Amino acid sequence: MKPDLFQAPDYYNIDELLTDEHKMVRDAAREWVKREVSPIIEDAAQEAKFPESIIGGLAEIGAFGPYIPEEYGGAGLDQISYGLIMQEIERGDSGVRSTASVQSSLVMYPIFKYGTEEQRKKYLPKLATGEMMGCFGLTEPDYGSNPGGMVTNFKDKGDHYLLNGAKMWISNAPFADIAIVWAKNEEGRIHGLIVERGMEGFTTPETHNKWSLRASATGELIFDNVKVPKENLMPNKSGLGAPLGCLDSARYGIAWGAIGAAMDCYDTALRYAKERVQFDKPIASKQLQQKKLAEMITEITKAQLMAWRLGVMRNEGKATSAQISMAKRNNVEMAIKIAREARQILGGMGITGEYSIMRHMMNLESVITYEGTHDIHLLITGMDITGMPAF
Ligand code: TGC
Ligand code: FAD
Repeated sequence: MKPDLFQAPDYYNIDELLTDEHKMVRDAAREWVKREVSPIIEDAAQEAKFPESIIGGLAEIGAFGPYIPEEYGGAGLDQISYGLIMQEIERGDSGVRSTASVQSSLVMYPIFKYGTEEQRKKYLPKLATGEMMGCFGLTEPDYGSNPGGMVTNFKDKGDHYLLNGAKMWISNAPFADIAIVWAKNEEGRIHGLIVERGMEGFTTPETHNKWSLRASATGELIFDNVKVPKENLMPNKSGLGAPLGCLDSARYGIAWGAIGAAMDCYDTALRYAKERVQFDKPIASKQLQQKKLAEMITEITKAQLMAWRLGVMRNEGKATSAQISMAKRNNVEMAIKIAREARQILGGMGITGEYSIMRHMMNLESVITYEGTHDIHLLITGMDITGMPAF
């Protein structure tokens, strides 16, 4: 792969909207991605292996629990810093950002919000350092967009719960030490349980043959009469709103992350277009290529402003789930369109692993599907503005 010459576009001086702390956190993550992710990520994706060697570095830049209070090992940062970290990591690779999103928003967040003080103390500090890794099991083979229909269930056996069922498409599952599992009790009410690797009857087979998110490990969670101690149930919230509350946080991070992937594609295409000569002139001098590049920077700028404003509202506790859905949907679609256009600017070179664009493009096919599909987020906006659910 070519050396990482990335220069972040900031057409509207959005840096002026950021605090010194935001910029410091962002720049540290940017430097780390350049140093530790860019040199290895293409091989990891080609070999379809999650590069476990970067877990310590992710922890050091604050990617595990950026907004979790410091007393539990988190970085105690605000929502904009969290977003900027996700942006920089996804500039490197969406799969690496996935690992950080899951650990922070889908594992640490529910333990922090819905767990007991004992659970917080037991798990959060180790999750923050990466000593312990987690995954989040909501999706099932027959219940993807409609997780409320889940059939995974647990029964009260007096001194423990007995868990049965299966989850699929679970990021981090093959190597996770713990799984946050959403399952129904005997009354059909959804609860979150912390399931630990090593519990008898719990297995995590890896999902192979992915053309997308290849540097992220995906797997299933199988529960065959797993005895879960009663103290592993998170007591402070139940119902579908509990897992969906975690998704709000993860979807917000993706709204920023997708900007990173788009910035990398734009920056690569701009540099290539200035250097590549055809018909005796750089292709950047041709109107057709300028149209593509001009539209890309316009869309990136709009997405940056949307993410920043959403971050301000999140910091104030005012952002709604529907506002988060709009940003996730808009920014991921923006990124995937930019990846496709950028790929064309590179001509044949665009399909090779010498450049990051094709990898981003393939990754974004997962990003536009997980955490709620493109269609589901549109329907969430539709419901919000009409008051009529059309799912
Ligand atoms: P509905 O009846 O609308 O709602 C049920 C309850 O949930 C509440 N609620 C929310 N609460 C918090 N945050 C949200 N975003 C919420 N959305 C809804 C709602 O108020 C209600 O509460 P209550 O107290 O009245 O019971 O539920 P529904 O069954 O009609 O479904 C609504 C729908 C379609 C929006 C929802 O099911 C949905 O979002 N589906 C998409 C599923 C999804 O996003 N799955 C993601 C799986 S995890 C993943 O993909 C991780 S990838 C990680 C990575 O690698 O980065
Ligand atoms: P389906 O729900 O079957 O949807 C198929 C198609 O139908 C989509 O186009 C969808 O938009 C459309 N559709 C569905 N319902 C409607 C409707 N009402 N109206 C109109 N169209 C509709 N899940 C986890 O729990 N944890 C994870 O860590 C995780 N990681 C993932 C990693 C990867 C790489 C991938 C690909 C997925 C991951 N997922 C995870 C699962 C992901 O959240 C689901 O794939 C997603 O929610 C969609 O579910 P589905 O694939 O079953 O598609």
